[in-house]
Amino acid sequence: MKKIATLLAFACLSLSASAGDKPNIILILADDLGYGEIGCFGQKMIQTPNLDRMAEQGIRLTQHYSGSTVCAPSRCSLLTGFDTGHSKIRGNGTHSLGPEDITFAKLLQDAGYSTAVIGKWDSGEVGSPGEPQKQGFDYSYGYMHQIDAHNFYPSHLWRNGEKEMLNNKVKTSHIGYAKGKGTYAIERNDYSHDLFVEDALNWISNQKDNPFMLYLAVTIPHANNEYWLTDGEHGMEVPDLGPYGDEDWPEVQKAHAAMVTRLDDGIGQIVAKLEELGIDENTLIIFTSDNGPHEEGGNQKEFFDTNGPLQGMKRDLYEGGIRVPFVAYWPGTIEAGQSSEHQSAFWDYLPTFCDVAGLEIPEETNGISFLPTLLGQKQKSHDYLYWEFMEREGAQALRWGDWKAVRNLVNGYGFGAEIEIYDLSTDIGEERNLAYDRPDLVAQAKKMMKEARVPSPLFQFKSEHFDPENK
Ligand SMILES: [Ca+2]
Ligand SMILES: [Ca+2]
Repeated sequence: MKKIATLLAFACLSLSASAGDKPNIILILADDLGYGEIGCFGQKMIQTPNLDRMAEQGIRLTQHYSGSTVCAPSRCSLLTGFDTGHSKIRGNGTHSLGPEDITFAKLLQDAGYSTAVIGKWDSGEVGSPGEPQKQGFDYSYGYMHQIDAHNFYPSHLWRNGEKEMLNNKVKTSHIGYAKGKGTYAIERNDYSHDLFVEDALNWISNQKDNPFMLYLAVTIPHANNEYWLTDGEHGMEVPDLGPYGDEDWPEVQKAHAAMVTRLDDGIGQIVAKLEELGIDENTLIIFTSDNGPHEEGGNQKEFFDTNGPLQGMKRDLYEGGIRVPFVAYWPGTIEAGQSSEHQSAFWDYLPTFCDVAGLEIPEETNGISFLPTLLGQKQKSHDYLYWEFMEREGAQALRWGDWKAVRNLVNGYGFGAEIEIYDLSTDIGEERNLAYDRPDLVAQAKKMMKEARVPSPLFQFKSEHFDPENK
């Protein structure tokens, strides 16, 4: 790691001349938005003109991966720079970052940045060591727990650890996996996404003295299953159907499309605000998603082909669950109209943001800064990318070069479960398992999967307690 840090420190020196001193950073994270869900990644039916323009004037990374295939572990990887073989939070639930965790927000705050998280936090509740104020954020506004974030018309949100009531009336759902906790509205006035965009615009306008970092973790296009399962026709909650009201589509799909277009519109407002303030050329904006598309709330992923050419969706470790769209926009610094196949993942954000701010990158990280790729410079590659996921049957996955390995059924069969091998250069849809023809690759993947993880005190595969291969 030391060598990487030195190389990157050198890259920083050459960067500082071109990128200015401590540029602002805005990271916009969508929730359950698939690889094929926005125009610049092949979507034909849902309109995303602002993101498409940002891609035309910026760069797309076409082999960018989320930290995990569900919310909480993905966000932990994002904030702390570790893959799910090393991260603290490897699954959903009520888990919290701790005082020992280093987030990119802590590093940027120490370096003089103003820092904010607006939207869905999902990394520790109010009063826990994981709350935003204890993890490097000066300012926070939004949902603290992921289950609360299912409801787009919640009874309240949290501002800097204080509960703030909204003008909605809610009921608790008594069915579904979030029963007893998840809510849905019976009177709807305040749409949380609109509040987040408004709050982001205000917060940005007030940043006059310091460089700033805004982590805008929106909840579009996640579903509200609680609403769908109780009162609602579907769970894709949105105030109006935007340009899709007259389409001959199922209501749920009209609403889904309207959510994504509304998100795109908010992003357009943020870009316009930066231009109005005259800071657009000193601000890096990155847009991505926390995991693959869903089929929740009555939504069908095939209707809009939200996973594009990929296999699977949310909760899979096939590409559809973890490969996500990525657009970076930084006028005057990122050259227009680029696309890169550099293989990057959520654990790269911490080093990347250090790199952008000219800070030393911590030695303890699985990440590699992808700033050189954004700037058209020579980029260091990962030896491999690794994921593990304990829910359902339990799975592990590896990406190295053109190869992809997936090991399903780990909860039942342990680390001896069969490994599938795909050549993504000719089979991006992971349809032809090459494991029987390439035992050499299976053996290689097996070895790497073993070295790519350390056991977690909080998250174990069901097999971990008895599997001899784990010793
Ligand atoms: Ca998600
Ligand atoms: Ca597809």
